[in-house]
Amino acid sequence: RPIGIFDSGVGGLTVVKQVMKVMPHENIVYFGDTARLPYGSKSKEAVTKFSKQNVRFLLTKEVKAIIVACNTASSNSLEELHKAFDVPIFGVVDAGVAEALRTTQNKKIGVIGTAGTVRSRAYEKMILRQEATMEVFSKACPLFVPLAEEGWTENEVARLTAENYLEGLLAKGIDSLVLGCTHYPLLKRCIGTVVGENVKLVDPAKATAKQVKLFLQEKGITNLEEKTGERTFYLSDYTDMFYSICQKALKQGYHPEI
Ligand code: DGN
Repeated sequence: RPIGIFDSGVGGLTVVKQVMKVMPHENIVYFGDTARLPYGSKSKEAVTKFSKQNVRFLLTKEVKAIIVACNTASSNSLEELHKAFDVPIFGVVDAGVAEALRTTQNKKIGVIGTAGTVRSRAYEKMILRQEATMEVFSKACPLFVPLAEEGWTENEVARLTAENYLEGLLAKGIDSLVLGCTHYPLLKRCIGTVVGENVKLVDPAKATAKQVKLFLQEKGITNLEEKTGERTFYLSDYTDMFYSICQKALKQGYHPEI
């Protein structure tokens, strides 16, 4: 049985990338809710309603576990999803927090994400619950999403946008920065240049993929077949950018079913 992964659109492909890397033999069913994106600017209620529908869709594909490959939905809706469904569901925030705590040395962590993620304060609350002496500085960077979707990830506009968004966080002296939106790893090089090498970038997707792998192993439900897993992509509406982001994130094009 496959692993189900959903996102508001195409950002979750950066999570698919990490899952493919860590668990190459697992089958994956991806759902991108392109008809209703962005989730980043929507209310908790709307994001939770959409997320439940996305889980129901993935359950029709008989998935054995689900990854919420969207920080906005993970931050706002994960608890509700756990209450509503029996299937194991993983968000990206838990693993991202654990990775940030491992990474920081000066206990000053920056978090960037959509308006919805920052408003939920999910990262901040979870970091402080685990380690009260941490300082967390958050900043919503909504323009990074259309830049990533347009493929403007390394040009002057991307650099200036990153400088504008990040200068306040840098002034706080952070030494780690959580990429708290699944689109942001697409801008990793640009963000990395702007923050400089003294600030380590934390991609929650990597830690999430490892967490899910461990879970499947512990439950004894990993795919034992030796061949590369099958990947199926569903979108709720057609979008051109699926192909370009697929190429960029996964180094190959896939044909989505609409
Ligand atoms: N990629 C989604 C996230 O991680 O929050 C947000 C994208 C969007 O809906 N704006």
